[in-house]
Amino acid sequence: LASPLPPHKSVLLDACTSAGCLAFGTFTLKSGRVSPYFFNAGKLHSATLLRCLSTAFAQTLATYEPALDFDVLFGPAYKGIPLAAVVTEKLATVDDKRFGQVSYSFNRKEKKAYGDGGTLVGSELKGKRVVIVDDVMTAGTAIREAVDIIEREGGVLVAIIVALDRMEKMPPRDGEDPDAPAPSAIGEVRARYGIPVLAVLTLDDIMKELKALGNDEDFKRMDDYRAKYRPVD
Ligand code: OMP
Repeated sequence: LASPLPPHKSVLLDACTSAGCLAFGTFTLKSGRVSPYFFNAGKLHSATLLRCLSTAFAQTLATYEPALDFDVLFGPAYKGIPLAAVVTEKLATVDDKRFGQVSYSFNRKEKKAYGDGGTLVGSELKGKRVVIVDDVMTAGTAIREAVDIIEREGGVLVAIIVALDRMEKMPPRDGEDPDAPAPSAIGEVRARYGIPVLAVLTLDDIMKELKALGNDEDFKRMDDYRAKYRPVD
């Protein structure tokens, strides 16, 4: 059956589904929302799956227009760490002239009290043009924490890329009605930092593939969830 998606998306999505990285069921998210699906990038640990993942990321970064110029890929702990490393290597494979000097960097979750005593590993960020590479954006909380680290370290944030944009609205602030209309988490991050925010896959991509596969039951539950958390923008 022909996929309705471009090849780099459909290859990755097929790999995610067969590896159990994309699972359907009932999952409570970091934001407290109860979702009929969950994307677990940690399941993409085999050589072939990592290659699919890094190829899709590298292609998305390399073909973005206007062209992105950056020095470092920053992968927030923990799931961003292997991502930043494999995508850095893949970029050089895609275009060594353009990307051969790109480095990676990541944070430790716990501050080290000995040795170099630092919280960063890999390239330093001061004065460097940095792209954040992470797994999933739902409410944008994890991404905002990563931006704080880059600002604190003196890096210049030029873009953000995630494997999956769940296309959900911002969570309510204290006392706000959770059912009230709200802008998208990705749109809010774009507007707040004034930079491109890219996603290799989106919820719409997953829905298109589900529909093409004729998986009606999962499609219906996903469609209800999408309607409940659909942003206004
Ligand atoms: P936000 O911080 O709300 O944007 O949620 C993103 C984080 O939630 C990711 O970095 C993951 O740790 C986790 N997550 C997933 O890994 N997969 C999902 O499908 C959904 C979530 C989530 O909890 O929202």
